[in-house]
Amino acid sequence: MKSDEQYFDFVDYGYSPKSTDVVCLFRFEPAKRTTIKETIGRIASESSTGTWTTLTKLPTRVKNLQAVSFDVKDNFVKIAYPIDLWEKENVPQFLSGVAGNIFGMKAIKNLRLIDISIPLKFLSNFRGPEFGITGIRNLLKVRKRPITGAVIKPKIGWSALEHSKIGYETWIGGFDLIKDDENLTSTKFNRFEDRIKFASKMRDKAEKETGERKSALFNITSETKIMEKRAKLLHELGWEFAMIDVITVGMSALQTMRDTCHDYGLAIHAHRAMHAVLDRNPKHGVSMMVLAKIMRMIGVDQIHIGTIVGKMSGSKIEVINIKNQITEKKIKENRKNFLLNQNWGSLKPVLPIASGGLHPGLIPNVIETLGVDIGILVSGGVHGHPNGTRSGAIACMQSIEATMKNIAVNEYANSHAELQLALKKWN
Ligand code: CAP
Ligand code: MG
Repeated sequence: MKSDEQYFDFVDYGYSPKSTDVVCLFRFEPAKRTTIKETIGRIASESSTGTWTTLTKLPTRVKNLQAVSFDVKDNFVKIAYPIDLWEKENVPQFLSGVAGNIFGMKAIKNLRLIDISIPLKFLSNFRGPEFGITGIRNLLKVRKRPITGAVIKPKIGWSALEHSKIGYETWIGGFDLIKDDENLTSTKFNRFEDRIKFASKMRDKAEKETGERKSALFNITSETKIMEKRAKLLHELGWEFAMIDVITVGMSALQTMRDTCHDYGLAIHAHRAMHAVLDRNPKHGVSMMVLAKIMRMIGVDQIHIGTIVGKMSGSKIEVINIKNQITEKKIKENRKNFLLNQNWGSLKPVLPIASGGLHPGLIPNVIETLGVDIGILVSGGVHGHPNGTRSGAIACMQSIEATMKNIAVNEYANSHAELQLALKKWN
């Protein structure tokens, strides 16, 4: 037997996947002197039962647990994984398989996990989002327009009191949510406990003055036990959300926090800081859509998906695919758009969050492309308004109003001074 032939065992062009199989779509580039058949066999082998050499005397069970590369076209391959490979409710194990060692093998120059079709049998081990889009709209009493939020800027540096005062201005300007930045947790100049206490007072005042529901996305990201304490504190002060940097905390911590937040009645805002380390290179790594699917499965209630028009990378097709995956009940296979079949069963939809470099002039574009069932975060584009935070929030709300009324923002600005100033600065 030649050294690579053992991998051929993991290739079966005639295989048709079972409804319980996990099916992955990969894009691959073999290294020099590696054939396509060896490459796709290696991917299936290393991500399931194989190793780099032949072994003797294996029980039939092992054969039955093998992944199968069954459909290859150009540089794309579909691989089916039997359900029994996977431990129920264990996301780290799942990723150690489908997104593990295979990405580091010398025989494969580049490898991209584009999509995973997760069978209902595996999905049913997970609770999915607790609130979902409807639940969040109910929490905030916002029915029709996009939900609005602003990260307090600069990202880090304000004291807890200063932070909450800027929050108050944001709320009074008409926003539903204020949000911590991804790298703000608890520092000596802005302790988490102080921040949420000061903000509670400001929230009560803003709610009284506006008659609207006001809330916040406070970043509880930390070691898991500390996150649990912070979630409890949020609950005790009557907050509705906990924000988690879902990639940096890791899947295991997030799974724990999904349940903790459920116990405290908190919706989870998923910030995706560090996702680009995994998904930015289009030839290698794991797509953001796969990460977002995992997040829906675990059960976050809202997650950043990109804006297309703002400052962060993410093409139109990528952002729309992510949006559809986290909001729809069923996705139909479409190879041209890099999609496999996905049935989400009873898992609720996640609220897509558009954020990054937005300002009132870009809001119409975001709504036209992504619809109204989204959260829009505008931060620099609020606090950087020439007349300050409150005017910045007002300008964004005016931009949303104009868009919902089908009026061009430039026209609306003629009778709305805050919007006019914002457009002058940023357009
Ligand atoms: C946005 C933001 C968010 C990014 C994250 C920032 O601020 O707070 O973290 O949107 O990117 O730090 O850049 P601005 P994504 O509104 O001032 O840009 O949403 O793509 O995950
Ligand atoms: Mg940020």
